[in-house]
Amino acid sequence: SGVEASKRLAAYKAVEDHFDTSYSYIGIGSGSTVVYVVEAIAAKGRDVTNKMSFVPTGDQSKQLIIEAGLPLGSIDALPPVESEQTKMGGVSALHVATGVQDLGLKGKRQSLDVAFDGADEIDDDLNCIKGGGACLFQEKLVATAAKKFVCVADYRKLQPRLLTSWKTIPIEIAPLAAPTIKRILITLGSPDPKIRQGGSAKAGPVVTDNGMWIMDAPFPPLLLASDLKNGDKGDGEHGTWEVHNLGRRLKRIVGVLEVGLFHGRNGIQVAAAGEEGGGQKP
Ligand code: DER
Repeated sequence: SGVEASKRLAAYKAVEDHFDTSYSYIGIGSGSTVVYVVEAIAAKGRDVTNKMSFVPTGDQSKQLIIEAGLPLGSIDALPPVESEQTKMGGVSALHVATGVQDLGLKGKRQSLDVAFDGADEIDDDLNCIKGGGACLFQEKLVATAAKKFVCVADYRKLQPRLLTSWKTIPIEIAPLAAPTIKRILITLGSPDPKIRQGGSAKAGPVVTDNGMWIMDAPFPPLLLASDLKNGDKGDGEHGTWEVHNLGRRLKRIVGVLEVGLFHGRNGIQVAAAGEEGGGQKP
């Protein structure tokens, strides 16, 4: 189909542009697009990949790495970041909406050479909504440990602002905190936050790889930082929340493990392939 071809095209272009045979640690995300990233990397051959370590972002990602015959790593078994790496690594390509930059961790944890992952929606500033696959905590842990975070997405994911086509922010929460978190989300303007149910796959809530639940919180489309700067509220269809501010506010709610808002800035590449061919956002 056009979408599958577009995912594949984006993945091969992302690997062509952002995978290097000199790398040692590569983060592998979750979802269906990253499957093509693994296919493209495995095609480089064992003599290239056997000297590398592939760090998963959950059980699906782990299975993907193992089934592709790539050496399996782990986010909690990475070498300490050498000082020159910090200098060389410079600024982490991904500044998450929870303000990891403010915590002064910037540049101090880039022990992965690159991380590839998908997204549910990407805006003009390369902010992403992630968590459609309920893997957002480990995805953000790996993304923030990488010198460069490459988000691989087909054309459907690119929207002018977040929450245009994808309507909810996935939030990974401690099950006990669900009622309290729901009440707070409603006061923050989320009309109807819901605990994600397993449906026919599993009666009751989806349980994440970390033993947590996912709360999907709808909000009106989010403003870009530039909207705040030039004082316009988007085209009137937006709510009043801007990506960073809402990300930080949600992260502060007691019982929230992680928020599915990833703030992008330079360094993040989106190989978003159209029907006819790949495109690369600057
Ligand atoms: O859960 C996530 O954030 C995943 O990356 C995911 O939602 C993207 O999935 P897809 O590549 O199957 O669209």
